[in-house]
Amino acid sequence: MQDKINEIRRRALSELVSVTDSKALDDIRVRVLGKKGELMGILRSMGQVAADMRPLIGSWVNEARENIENAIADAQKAIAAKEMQRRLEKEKIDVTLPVKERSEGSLHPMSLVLEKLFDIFTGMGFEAVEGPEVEYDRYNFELMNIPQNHPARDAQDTFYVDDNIVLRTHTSPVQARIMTTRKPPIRIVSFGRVYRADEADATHSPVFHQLEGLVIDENVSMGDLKGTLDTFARRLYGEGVTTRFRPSFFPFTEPSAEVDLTCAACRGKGCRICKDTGWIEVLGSGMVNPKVLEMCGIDSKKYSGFAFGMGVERLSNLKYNITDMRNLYENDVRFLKQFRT
Ligand code: 2NM
Repeated sequence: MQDKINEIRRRALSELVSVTDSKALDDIRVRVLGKKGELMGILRSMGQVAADMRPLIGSWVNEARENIENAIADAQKAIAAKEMQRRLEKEKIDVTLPVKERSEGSLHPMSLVLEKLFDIFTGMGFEAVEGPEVEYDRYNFELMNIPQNHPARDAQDTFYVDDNIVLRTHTSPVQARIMTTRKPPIRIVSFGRVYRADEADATHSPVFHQLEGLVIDENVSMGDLKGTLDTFARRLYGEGVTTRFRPSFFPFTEPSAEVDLTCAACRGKGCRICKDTGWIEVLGSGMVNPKVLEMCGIDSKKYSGFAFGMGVERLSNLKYNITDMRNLYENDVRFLKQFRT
């Protein structure tokens, strides 16, 4: 009997020495110590043993169980340590590897410029307003002093939806809507998409963006216009950039002026971008034509106003040295990525 017990212990202990995972360990425990295991088998067979021998055999079994249980506990510790080691090796990270590039989005250059313009003009006290892109003839043309048969209405320039409705050719109809519904003082800028029936090339697109400003109050002068645009020029392109006014003509302003800004690329010295003039033409402006004020229901004897308009694509092209406007619409990611800040 003692040999049998010793043999069970010897086998269990030798197996426990080489066991490497918890599953195999569990199998050994069940086989040897379980209810139907080898040691219990010994106790079960005690019926055939002389009664005075039973306590002695019982103590051998208990001693063997204790030995085996201790060996199992040791094996368990060893396995846990090995498994931790395996995990550490599998999950180890190399902190010296180069960082993976994050694919991060960026704002479109037009958005960047529009945000900048919004900040500049709201910072000067202008309110930003919007209006419909599909517009009545009345707001787009009639109230802007562009009557029937005026050359600016030519079907070559204007997308007509029907006889009375057009895709707006400028954002002026937004100003007309404000002038017909509000009383002065008025101080607004309107941003948005406008449409002209142009063939797309490096400098033209059938859809582009305009920013127009309008100020109406008592005693508004051309000097106020000049001061506003000088401030705008400095805030967009930096100190040292100023404006130059040249006489011009628009149906909705009288007098009218085209406005040049100091070339931001050469600071006025003359370069390829400004064709050696030191100036860049970017704006149209003038004093709101009294006829426009009257048509919109504003007393032109009491009030005067100035207005200005500019193409936003041109501003962004100048600011970012973009030479072909089509870059702004094609959305080639290689182009757009360059504006990541
Ligand atoms: C320009 C140039 C000059 C302009 C005029 C008006 C309004 F509504 F007051 F009549 N809005 N915008 C204006 C004046 C626009 O764009 C080149």
